[in-house]
Order: sequence, then structure tokens, then C-alpha cells
Amino acid sequence: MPKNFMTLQRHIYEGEKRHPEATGELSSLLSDLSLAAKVISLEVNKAGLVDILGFTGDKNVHGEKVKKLDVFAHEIMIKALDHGGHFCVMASEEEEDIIHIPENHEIGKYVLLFDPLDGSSNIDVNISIGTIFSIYRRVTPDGEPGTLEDCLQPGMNQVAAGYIVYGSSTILVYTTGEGVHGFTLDPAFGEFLLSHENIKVPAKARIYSLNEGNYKYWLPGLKKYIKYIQDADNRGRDPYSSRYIGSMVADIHRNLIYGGIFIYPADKRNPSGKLRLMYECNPMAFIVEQAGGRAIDGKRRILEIQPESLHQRVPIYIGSPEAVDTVEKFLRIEDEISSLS
Ligand code: AHM
Ligand code: MG
Repeated sequence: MPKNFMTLQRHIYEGEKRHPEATGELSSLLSDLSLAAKVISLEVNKAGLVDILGFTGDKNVHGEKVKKLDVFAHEIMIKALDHGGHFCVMASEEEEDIIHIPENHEIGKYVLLFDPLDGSSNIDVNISIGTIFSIYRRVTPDGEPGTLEDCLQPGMNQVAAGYIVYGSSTILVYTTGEGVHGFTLDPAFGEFLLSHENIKVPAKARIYSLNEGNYKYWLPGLKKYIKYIQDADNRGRDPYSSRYIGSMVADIHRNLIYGGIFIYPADKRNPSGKLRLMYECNPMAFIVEQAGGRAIDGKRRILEIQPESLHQRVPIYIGSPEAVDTVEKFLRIEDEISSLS
């Protein structure tokens, strides 16, 4: 038997056992989530076969309507998770409003926010994409349907968060606030097996990831920071390598393992950046902080931002702690200079 034959289910269950007050509910809902991940993973792997197998137009061989993968993933998440009795309300990047638990289903005490398939521009070109999830305890009274108020909580209230990256293999990474653990899907068994125990992000970064095509819109502090990390100096500091996939999950996953900084900044065109606080930034910030990293919007810790709306965007600078400290200094100095002028 392989040394680390630890399934995701067993890992979650053993984590809960360390807390005598735990009800086992978190184990159960994470297990429902992993089922959704397996179904989405299977569909993502078939994506390139759509034309070959004759799934042309918008019908498949069964005469059923072919769904776009991101819509498919959104619907699978809801189907897998709305009937377990764990959640009182959900919200998805793919849907404008909150998603209610259907009548006649049990209403639970947790709240689920998710981005069903992030990195949409990479879906059709066989490049890694991912699912991101974020779980909170409800703040409104138990037994009632959940509300927007349950969803609009600061990220530091998360009780669990995770992502699934559909890459050269499918990997699920999660945290419940006790470290970050990664599981690789064994396609033969259909089980997620522990492959990355207690992930810690290297303190120093070797990689930077951002869309450099937006250079002309960047603010001066960011331009100077990027120039700084590209420059080799005489004190033995090598320039960083540039790696940008354009899928936040895959970019952050790589940086988590190798050490790096991922940036989607505020710029002259988009002062709030592009990425969504509730579905992308908060869960990734929780994971990266649990791995010993940092995540800021330029000035504030991402997890301390009080959300105002479901789909709000925030700039993000996330990754190895020393790299985030440095970019923060560059941005602060630039702010100070501009306040003097
Ligand atoms: P999406 O939610 O439409 O997929 O957009 C989010 C993605 C992130 O995964 C990625 O980091 C970013 O958009 C890339 O944006 P850009 O193409 O502007 O570099
Ligand atoms: Mg997204």
C-alpha cells in the first residue's frame, strides 16, 4: 500500500475527530463538494472531444442541449450541494442573485459561495482551469432560508475554503483553518488521495504572475515594483521568473508550491481590479494565509474587507510573505509621493 494512502474523506473525518464538539457536518459537505469536483473534472477532460464525437451545434449525440462548461459546472455544484441539509443559501459567480435552497429541502447552518469554473478564457484551449469554494457559518437565525446578509461576511469568517485545479492531474486543495492540504484525483479509483500535506508557501518568491499586457494602465508604484523584481542586483538577488497562465487557481497553485506572487492590480482602467472578492479573492486569501502567505488589496488585508455586494471586485496581491511585504512598500511609497504633489 502506498505510504500516504489517505483519502480526502478520511483526512477530513480525522480532522473533525480532533474537535469533540464537531458534528461531522463539515466532513459531509466537503465530501459532497468533492463529488461535484469529480463530475466537473470528468466533463473538463472530455471537452476536446466535443467536435470529434459529433456533439456539433448545440445538441449532443443524445439530442440533448450541450451546455457551456462553466454553466454545466455551475449547475453540478448546485445539484450536488442543495439537498444535503448543510446550506441555507448559496451564491455563484455565474448567477446575479443569491441561490435559495429549494422548498422541501432541509435548511442548514452553512453558506456556500463558489466560482464554478474560473479561467473561462482557457476552457477551449486545453489550459488549466479551476473551481473555487468558500464556506461560512450563517449569521441569520437557524431554520429560516438564508439571506444576502449571510453571504456578505468578511473573509476572515470563513470556516473552510478550497479549490480544484483541472490541470495535468486534478488536484483539490482545502483548508478548514488548520493548514492547507492537497489531494490528487486518482482516475482509476475515482478517489482524491493526499499528495501535498500541510502546504507551506516558500517565504521568498521566485515567480511573479500578472498580465503584463496591461502595463500602460498600471500605477507608478506597481511599475517600479515589477522593474525592481526583474532587475538582478549585486547582492546575489536573482530576477524573478515571469509565469502567467491567466487562470487564477492554476497561477496561485503553482506559486504556492514554488514561491511566488500573483497580482491582479488596481489600474487606471479598473480601479477595483478584475477579480471578485467573494468567489475568488477571499477563498484564495484564506488558503494562502493558512499556508503562511499574505493577501492584500494594496492597503488592506483581503480577509478584513467588509463586502458591500455579492459580485464586488478588488485588486489583489497574494503569495509569498516577503514578496507581498515588498510590493506593499512600493505601493505605500507611491501613495505618499502622490499625496505630497
Ligand atoms: P473569469 O472568472 O471570467 O474566468 O475571470 C477570472 C480570470 C482569472 O482566473 C485570471 O486570473 C484572470 O481572469 C485573468 O484575466 P486577464 O485575462 O485580464 O489577465
Ligand atoms: Mg472567475
